[in-house]
Amino acid sequence: MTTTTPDIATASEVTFPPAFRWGAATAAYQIEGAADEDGRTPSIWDTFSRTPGTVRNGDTGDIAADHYHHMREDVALMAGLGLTDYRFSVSWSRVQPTGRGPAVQKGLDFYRALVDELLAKGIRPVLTLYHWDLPQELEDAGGWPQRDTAQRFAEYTELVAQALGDRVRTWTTLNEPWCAAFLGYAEGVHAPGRREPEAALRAAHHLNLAHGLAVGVLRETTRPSAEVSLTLNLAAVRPLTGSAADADAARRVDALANRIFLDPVFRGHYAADLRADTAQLTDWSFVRDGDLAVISRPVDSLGINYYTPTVVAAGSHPLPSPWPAAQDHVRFVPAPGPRTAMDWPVDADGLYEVLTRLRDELPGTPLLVTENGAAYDDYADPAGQVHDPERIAYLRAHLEAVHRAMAAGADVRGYFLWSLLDNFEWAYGYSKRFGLVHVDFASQRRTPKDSARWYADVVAHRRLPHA
Ligand code: IFM
Repeated sequence: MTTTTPDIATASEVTFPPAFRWGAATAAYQIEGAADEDGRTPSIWDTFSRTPGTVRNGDTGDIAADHYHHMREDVALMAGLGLTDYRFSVSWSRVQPTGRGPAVQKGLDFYRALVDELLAKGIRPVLTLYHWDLPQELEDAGGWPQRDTAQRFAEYTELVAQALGDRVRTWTTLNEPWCAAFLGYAEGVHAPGRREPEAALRAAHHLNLAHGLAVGVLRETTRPSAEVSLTLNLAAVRPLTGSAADADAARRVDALANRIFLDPVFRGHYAADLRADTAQLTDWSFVRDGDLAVISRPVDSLGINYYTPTVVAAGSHPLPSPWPAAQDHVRFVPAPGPRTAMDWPVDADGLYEVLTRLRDELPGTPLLVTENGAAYDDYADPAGQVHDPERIAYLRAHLEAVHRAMAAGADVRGYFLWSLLDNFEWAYGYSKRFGLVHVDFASQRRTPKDSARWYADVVAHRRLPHA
């Protein structure tokens, strides 16, 4: 990737540059199904979702959107939308079931067939190696708090890169390591459901280390033109008031949400305030000599997932919490405004804030919005139509925010909508629909929503239509 600032129209018309990448995103466990097929073994999400009381309605990803068997139909849908890119993840336990040893050929074959189908339709594959589905055997050996898991990830990366490195150009090591570490090991609302704040900090470091090791493997194994990236769900943190106490709450959350990843990856250190804030839990001795040099190996771009801002004030919040050592210092305040079906406030300015912060802090790093979208209570009407005007309004507002950030100098190279299909929304099961395409999970019938037609029009013209 070059690092020139894209040339975009700044007039009232919201037009994107010709090279702008238009995508949609998914993740393996959320869409594939085929949980026991062709040698795949359980990941932590299979185990967690099969544990009573963890996922709404007892839903699991056993069948999901059955993408494993509908792959060609789904790629045809993407082609119909005119997407330039498709962001998907590889299921680690489908290609290396125990997290060790050789690959399972049938698992690799599925992803090779997917990639070939995409390339045949002129769609660029954007491959994420880890979107939260750790092989259960590695969790049984300690999971991400265990240092060896990072080495296992490097080995798995090599298997995938050897199989697909000749045809995949854009690689993402991890998706949202914050969720993997803190929802999984501190709050316990995601797999593996542990409530161990100190272990969550170790997990965050080992995820960072896994990222750095994988960058090294990808540089050695794939083509020199490969683009290597990492996707973070950076928080747009806002203090409730201008008080020093609220500013300190925002500083703490910024450290635990953002700087715990941005600092080691882009600056080769962990911040002193992060270490001090968490000193009651750990002395950070799990960070070994040489780790930070590995973690800070250069990447070619940064992926940002954004949904809603985080408003904080001085105060406290109850445990369990995904914020280690912050429970006596931070109160989370609901942001005002309309809400999605997730009860997440709609606030596109937060995306602008994140992108312009990165413009200032990481000059020269191209940015991709690798996820953005909204769940609404969509349904197919008797005529088989799915009308979702709220999603269209959400997408318009956020694409306007991306455009504003680009006009202000943020080097944003693409926008990937979450999600292509309605899917398994983690602890919410199938109760939340994020898709551009409605999925009837009983029949597996796919119905493009009104938003799909709207997005296809945006992609075709690289411009937001007049409201
Ligand atoms: O569904 C998730 C996705 O897996 C990761 N980012 C947020 C999405 C919506 O919650």
